[in-house]
Amino acid sequence: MTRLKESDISHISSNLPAYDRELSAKTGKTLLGIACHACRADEMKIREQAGTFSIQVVPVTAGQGIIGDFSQTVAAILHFMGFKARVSDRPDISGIAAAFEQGADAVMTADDHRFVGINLQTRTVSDNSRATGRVFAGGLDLMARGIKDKEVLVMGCGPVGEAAAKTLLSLGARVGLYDLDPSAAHASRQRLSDGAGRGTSMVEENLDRALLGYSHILEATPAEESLPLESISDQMLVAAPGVPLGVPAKGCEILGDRLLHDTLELGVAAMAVSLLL
Ligand code: PYL
Repeated sequence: MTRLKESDISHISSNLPAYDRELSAKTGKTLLGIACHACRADEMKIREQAGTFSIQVVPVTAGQGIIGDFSQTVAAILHFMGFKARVSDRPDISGIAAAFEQGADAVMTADDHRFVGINLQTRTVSDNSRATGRVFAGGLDLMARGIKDKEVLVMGCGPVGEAAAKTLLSLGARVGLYDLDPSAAHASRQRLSDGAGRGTSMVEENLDRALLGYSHILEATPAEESLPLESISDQMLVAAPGVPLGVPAKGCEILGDRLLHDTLELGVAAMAVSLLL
């Protein structure tokens, strides 16, 4: 998992209204709407519940320590969606304890290994990697006006890519799995085929050849420019949860509204919605 830098997220809080408009233009839905679509939740009900649902965001100093603006940005995203959100006064265990003592409904907190939301009543745990894969798959479904029976190439078979593949299969897409390490793609395929009720995926071992055959891409790698410029076509739709963005600048220009990418917003939104389910 790539560790975010402050520069990856410092723009988010002040840009949320504009980003919401951008998402509506690309997918037909807002940040909350996409998260509800991905979580198969009723948007009106979620909006109503969010207003009385308090989430305490707790910074964690362990490991590589606090990322500047991370907790404040998470709280800003939650507040923008209508949740009662605040950053705890103290980090770590003191912040977790205070959340319970102050009767918070949930906490959101991240160390160097996991970023999770925990519903303190139901004990539901929402994991950022799974939520991010799921919500970007949902966003691609919306951009494609229905991904069912379409072929999607998932680039990067880590936790985010595999969660995206699982969601895409459940939406009826045909999924190709690519990873720099072919054994990782094969292992993902095996885990995905073990799950009941989902379609079959296939492993693509040669990226250049694979990119000739797919016009729907789910880019979930930690590499820059993982999607070669020459492979980007006028029909291509790209959902890119990978950080840093795997699409070269010229490719972003070509794709325009056919590219969905952010570093935190959609994943946090899906985590929050899933805490209410
Ligand atoms: C959650 C992000 C998404 C991509 N990489 C993940 C990451 O950067 N994880 C580390 C988060 C550390 C947060 C720090 C703090 O400020 O509380 N412990």
